[in-house]
Amino acid sequence: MTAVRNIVILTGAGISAESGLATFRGPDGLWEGHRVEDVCTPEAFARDPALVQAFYDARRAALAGVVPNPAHVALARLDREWPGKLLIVTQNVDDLHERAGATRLLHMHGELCSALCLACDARSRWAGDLGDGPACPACGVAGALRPDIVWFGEMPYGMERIEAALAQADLFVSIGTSGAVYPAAGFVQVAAACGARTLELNLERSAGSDLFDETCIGPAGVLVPGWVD
Ligand code: BJW
Repeated sequence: MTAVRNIVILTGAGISAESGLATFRGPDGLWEGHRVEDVCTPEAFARDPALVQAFYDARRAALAGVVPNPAHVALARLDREWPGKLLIVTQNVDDLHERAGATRLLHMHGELCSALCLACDARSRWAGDLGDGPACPACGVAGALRPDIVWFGEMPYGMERIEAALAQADLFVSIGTSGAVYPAAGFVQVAAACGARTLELNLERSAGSDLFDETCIGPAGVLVPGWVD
């Protein structure tokens, strides 16, 4: 077997569950009573922007009350110490990876603490309540800021960088994601086709478990520090 030098790690909502943030598709999933696929769309935002803004205000409030757990901390340590290439691709919009200290990090589905300008596409730090339509710091247009979240039908961030990292990976590790959402759900096949070994760490078997060389079942807060060490 070839020695591992280059690692790509994909994380999903399950890695933040033990910090107290809800996952999307579990029994206590987000959007109480709504399927995330029905509400996390640009069309839903156009239909009822106040409802969508209120949902993200509540998510930001929840984020303020939680801290990184041992899984985030272990990945940040690996990021600091790994001499080869490493990229943590997170589907999560929380900031727990960076609060734990990770830097080789890409938020492919956007960030709760960021705003996106519909007028000029600039991304800026979320500046609080958008109810009265503050101006975009880049172009000055008022009332054009929306949550910087990748909704269904929109192109995730960083695809070129992700594909380049997958092409060079010797090891692909998927942590706490159901494998229900593309393109992230297809990364395991891309990595395997490029010759990487593939490992899944999850609380339960996921839709794509059979695609991995190995699956370990358990909570991320236990499995991830065990794997990193
Ligand atoms: C634990 C744990 C513990 C719990 N320890 N584990 C038909 C076929 C194929 C594709 C499509 C199709 N129809 C439409 C599409 C495309 C669509 C899609 O995938 N739809 C599916 C419904 C089929 N995708 C898109 O539209 C994407 N864009 C796109 O495809 O652009 C075109 C393109 C073309 C070519 C190349 C590239 C792109 C955009 C997807 C945007 C997803 N956005 C969301 C919402 C963000 C809003 C918000 O945060 O409010 O992102 S959806 C939601 O799901 C969120 C998540 O990032 C994403 C993934 O969820 P995740 O993280 O897996 O969470 P869960 O809850 O599903 O799973 C949690 C897991 O954790 C479980 O497995 C638990 O077991 C585990 N767990 N506790 C370890 N303690």
